[in-house]
Amino acid sequence: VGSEKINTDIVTLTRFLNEEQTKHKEATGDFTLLCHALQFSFKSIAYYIRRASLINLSGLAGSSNVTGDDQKKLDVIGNDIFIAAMRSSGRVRVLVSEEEEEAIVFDAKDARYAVLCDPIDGSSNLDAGVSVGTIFGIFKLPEGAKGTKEDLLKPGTELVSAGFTMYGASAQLVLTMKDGPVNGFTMDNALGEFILTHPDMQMPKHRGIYSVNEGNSKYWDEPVKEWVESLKQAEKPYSARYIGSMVADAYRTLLYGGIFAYPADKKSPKGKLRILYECAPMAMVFENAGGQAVNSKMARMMEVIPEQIHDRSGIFMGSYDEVQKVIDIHKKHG
Ligand code: AHM
Ligand code: MG
Repeated sequence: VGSEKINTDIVTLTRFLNEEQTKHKEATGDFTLLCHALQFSFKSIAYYIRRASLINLSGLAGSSNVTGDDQKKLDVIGNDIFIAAMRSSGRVRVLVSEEEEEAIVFDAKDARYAVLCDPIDGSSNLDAGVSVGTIFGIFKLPEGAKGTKEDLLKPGTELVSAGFTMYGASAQLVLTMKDGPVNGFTMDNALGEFILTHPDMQMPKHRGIYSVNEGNSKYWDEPVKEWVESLKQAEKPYSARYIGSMVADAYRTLLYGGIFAYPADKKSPKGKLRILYECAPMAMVFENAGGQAVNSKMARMMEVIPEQIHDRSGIFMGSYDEVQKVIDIHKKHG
């Protein structure tokens, strides 16, 4: 390999965050510190997932979380890692985790951020070694906020940052800020650093791939049935791709285009995925990458306000034109 081919000026996440901070004159550095803590939790979770089969971390922990899912040992570890990282950052006032019934208020009175997270999403896939991920969203709180429910029951439009890390063949971090571009980083295990590999991700405007659990089709509403049927009967029928890990399905959809859906249906009238730490952060990433995200009422996902911290919603997110097709079919049904 000629040395001229080696990039000796790589942008690590740390460098990226420092450069972002200097662009914002009013920045205090608190957000940067919070991101460092986030980054550490992603690295640790990635490490334990890679080693799970070797150190007896497969299988159930023998408990279930608030939303009734059986917890895997790694769900518990991922949650503990995340909480410890957020607490020790000193910058987080309140944390909502899928694995915790109540929001956790930290004893950091001056901290101005609320963090929403699903520490290990798609954990039913864990023992098979299939990709899972961490999803996160961040709200900035007003001065003196006590971390009450009112600080959390806000729409995605209030997020200052959101993203996810997919633990796959490599760990991939996708990060966006309010109205900002979407940037993708790849974990270099040897360096122990996330490297900016996908700057300013823009998703394809359309692509013939749909991602939905069709096993639920019996419970779907008419417009959803009609929509999926229209994709299958298209002149060039769509391909079906469904991993069953939202983060992995979302990452593929961001890169290749297409649509991911988990509609509300007769079995789950409010949908399955949670607004604060699954739907809203993903919607922010997809919109900032040029796509769309709506709920089952075809309202903009970013504007949906949860009534409870663990509230669920139906979701359709993906390439602009692919989501528009869903909206148009729903409109026709009135
Ligand atoms: P989890 O948070 O309990 O892991 O559930 C969320 C996951 C998503 O990652 C995925 O898109 C969906 O549930 C799959 O659900 P289903 O098995 O019903 O298709
Ligand atoms: Mg989840």
